[in-house]
Amino acid sequence: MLSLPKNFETFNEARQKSFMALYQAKERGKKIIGTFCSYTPVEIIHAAGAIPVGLCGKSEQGIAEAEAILPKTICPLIKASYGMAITDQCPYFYFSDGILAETTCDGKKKMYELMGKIKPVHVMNLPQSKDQALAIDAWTEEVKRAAKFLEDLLHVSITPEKLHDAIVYRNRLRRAIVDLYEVAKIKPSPVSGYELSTVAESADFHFTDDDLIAKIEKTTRDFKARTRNDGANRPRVLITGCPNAGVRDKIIKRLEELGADYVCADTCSGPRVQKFMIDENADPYRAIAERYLKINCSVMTPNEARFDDIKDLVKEYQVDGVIEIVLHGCHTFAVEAYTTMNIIQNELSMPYMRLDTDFSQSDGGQIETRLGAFIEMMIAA
Ligand code: BJ8
Repeated sequence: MLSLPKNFETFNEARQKSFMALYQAKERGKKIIGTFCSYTPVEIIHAAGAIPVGLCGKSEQGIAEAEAILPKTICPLIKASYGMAITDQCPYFYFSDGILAETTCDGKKKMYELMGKIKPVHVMNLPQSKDQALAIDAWTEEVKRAAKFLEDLLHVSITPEKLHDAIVYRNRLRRAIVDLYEVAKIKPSPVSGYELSTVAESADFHFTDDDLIAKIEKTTRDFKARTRNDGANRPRVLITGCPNAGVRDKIIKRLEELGADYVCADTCSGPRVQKFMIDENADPYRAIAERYLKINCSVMTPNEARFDDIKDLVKEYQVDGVIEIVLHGCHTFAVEAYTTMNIIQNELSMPYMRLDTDFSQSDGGQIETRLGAFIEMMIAA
């Protein structure tokens, strides 16, 4: 018999609804596997008959509780993710049967050690460099080892047929999401980037919806059919850097309210990660490993291909300026920001602004002032 968290009655209506939806899915026998990173090969989770759910913390909730255990100086995404887990506030974590994680940045991989005391956590050893000798061999073995973890945990067998079906499904889903993002290539974009990215990112949570792909395709058609009269003079912005889900309202929403269009993200929330497909005709484990190792994240060294991605996206989405978001405590993106700045300002001669921030609202006024000045700079450029 499943139980709800002890503090369930104190949750607001929306949160209670999320808990109940997942409760019912679990009652029907669904298994849930939590994930925290774009490197997680979700195909093996589908092939194990389970549902992958992204668990990254996206608000201040849980941070105070996490800071009683984790260092205050660690990145807010890690603190929020751990805080939501230990306070039972996240239905997705609460009902997860296990967690599939990776050795990305130091803070995350050490946090997983503590999380492993609450739930079964399997940490995949992600190579630090995709160019290193045998990186692809090692990562293929890690994908197989993770599949074994899921088989043992869920008492299932991951057959080649199930794996193939999962690869085909996720490729279709990715294509649908990339097509959705590409609506913003139209100039002026017929839809606000905030609205578009909200739809794209919510796909992660509509996991029990069999019609998800068809719904995304319909939304893409609807967005393309829209017309907009106010977009002609609005500068078009690419956002890069750390995952931005926890600062979307403070930065992205405000940016658009102040007069610019957010058209593209070179982050894990954007086409940069979704565009890589899995070869459906190759050995499935090797093909999965190859696809995920193409992701250009700052936890890799070197990570030169990320800057090629940014240059391509700037061109494809006809961008007028780049904003880099660096979360406090994220050393890898903070160091790479120097290179991004040089490329955008010196090579592309385009306005660039770096915003160092966290999930609190305390710097909202300061950020708003800087966004306003940046918009003026883009208009004048
Ligand atoms: S593939 S971006 S989701 S690692 S947690 S690195 S912000 S200090 S999230 Fe990430 Fe995977 Fe890369 Fe994407 Fe920095 Fe914070 Fe670490 Fe972070």
